Amino acid sequence: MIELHYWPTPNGQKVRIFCEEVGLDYQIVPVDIAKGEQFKPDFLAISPNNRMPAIVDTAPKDGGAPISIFESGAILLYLAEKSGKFIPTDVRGRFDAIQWVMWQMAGLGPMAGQNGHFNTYAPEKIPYAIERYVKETNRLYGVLDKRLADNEYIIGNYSIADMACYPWIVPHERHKQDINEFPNLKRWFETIRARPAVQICYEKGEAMRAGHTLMTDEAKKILFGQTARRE
Ligand SMILES: N[C@@H](CCC(=O)N[C@@H](CS)C(=O)NCC(=O)O)C(=O)O
Repeated sequence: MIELHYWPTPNGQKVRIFCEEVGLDYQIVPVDIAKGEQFKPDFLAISPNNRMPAIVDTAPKDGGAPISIFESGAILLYLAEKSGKFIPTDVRGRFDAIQWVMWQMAGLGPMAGQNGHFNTYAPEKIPYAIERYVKETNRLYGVLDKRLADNEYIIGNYSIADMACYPWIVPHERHKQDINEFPNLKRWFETIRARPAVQICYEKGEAMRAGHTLMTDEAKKILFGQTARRE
């Protein structure tokens, strides 16, 4: 069984999409990050960076003790390898998937994340920061659009690369991007949005979020005031 320590944010959704697509036996363990649950000692023991998602595989392939993993890209790779699904087995296909997952983890995710921060949450509107991240998000959309011109999905077939990227395109309006400028990306986005597993994740995510106000002043203090030493 896979314990998925999760909250319905883009990084959380990536892993849940995988679990739903494969029909894995998984159990959600909520980590309400606005309440600071990511700092609970039990969670830090499996995710020392105090970020979700994280997983615990209680029945790893080697038959040994449970394995815990943090970082959504590493989790996708682990689950894909374990299930033999959504990652090619040949060296070229496999590294094609890996390089696009890395691209998402190091580029699209962090840049779109800062875009969201400076557009939506920053207490002051800093034009330089907003412009910098809106432009960089736009550039990255262009990279994906180009890739999707000749490929139905990012590496040809539907894979963990698509699952990593899709949740970061969902907030395109909030990130000040006009998806109509990117016809291949738009086609891909709509195809993935229509997948039953993806729809289930977003429906369940909405239901989980209902009644939780993510961005109270207290939540902002928890999420955006972190230093090496927790007050
Ligand atoms: N690179 C990490 C990023 C994870 C991440 O930033 N998670 C956010 C929510 S999307 C979080 O847990 N934030 C809690 C906090 O900032 O304390 C991954 O892809 O797993």
